[in-house]
Amino acid sequence: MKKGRVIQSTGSWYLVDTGDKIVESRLPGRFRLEEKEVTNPLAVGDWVDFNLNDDGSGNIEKIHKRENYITRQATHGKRGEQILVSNLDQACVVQSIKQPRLKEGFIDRFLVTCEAYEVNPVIIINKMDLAKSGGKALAEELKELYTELGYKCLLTSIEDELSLKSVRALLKDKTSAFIGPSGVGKTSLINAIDPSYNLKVNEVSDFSSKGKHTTTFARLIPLSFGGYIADTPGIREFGLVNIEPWELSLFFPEMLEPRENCQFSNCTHAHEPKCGVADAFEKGEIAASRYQSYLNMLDSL
Ligand SMILES: Nc1nc2c(ncn2[C@@H]2O[C@H](COP(=O)(O)OP(=O)(O)O)[C@@H](O)[C@H]2O)c(=O)[nH]1
Ligand SMILES: [Mg+2]
Ligand SMILES: [Zn+2]
Repeated sequence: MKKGRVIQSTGSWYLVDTGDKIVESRLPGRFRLEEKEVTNPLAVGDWVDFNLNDDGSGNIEKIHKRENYITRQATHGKRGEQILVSNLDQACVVQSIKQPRLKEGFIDRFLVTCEAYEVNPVIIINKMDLAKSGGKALAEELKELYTELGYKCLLTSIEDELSLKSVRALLKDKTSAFIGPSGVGKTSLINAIDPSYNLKVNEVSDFSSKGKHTTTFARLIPLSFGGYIADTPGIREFGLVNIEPWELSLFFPEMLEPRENCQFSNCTHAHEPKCGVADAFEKGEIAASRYQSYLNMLDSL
């Protein structure tokens, strides 16, 4: 029996990386019956044990327990959730300062999802070379805000070698995922930090141009300087699953202390009287963009 890591999946075949070589492997049908909550029984990032067949292919015998994972809503009318990547050291939300415009709401939703799934989040704001003075000021302001909240935040551009150096340092020897809408530069950043890859830029990976569904799963790309990076298909929105309205503020670090002062233990900090979170916001101790994101998310639960 050999051990390896699933780095790519087509849904029926899996590429398993043993460190020495990459083995095309099959998953016996019995695994499909076991997992019901997710649409994919075996995910990119999973560690597996497998037997080597005479023809050089693999037969997966065991899936090791996942340390963590991130999901998205299953696409194309399927019920349930699809695991995008598992066993992550960190998940990096990628936004561009413009083209497309940065959305604070996307970042905040991502951070809540990471807190809920116990994945380390990182924020990357890319295309800084396109930013005018207003954009630069906004990016600096956001960097300060998120750093104060305890999150790592990088401002990057594929044109700026110094910023690419900081991305390499971030990813070295870790398993990370780039997550964000299409067009923000996820694939370009991977190409820029590791030129041995020549991944296709401007590729819309969720749907083919012919309108036929060709869902591509995430894939893990081994980095030449150590570690793996997952380039995920463009994600427009995160769903917030299994979070009760009164719980939401537990995933906003700056609300943890203020919420102790609420009159009601199940306060949602939206309209209740004697609310510690609303008070903290009034005093300027909670950023307006964060409180707004909170209210938007509360609304969507
Ligand atoms: N000016 C500028 N353009 C970038 C940067 N990063 C990516 N792009 C461009 O943005 C477009 C989308 O990039 P791509 O990597 O495909 O985005 P993805 O969908 O997030 O993978 C391409 O035309 C890239 O050349 C950057 O830092 N600065
Ligand atoms: Mg891409
Ligand atoms: Zn409250």
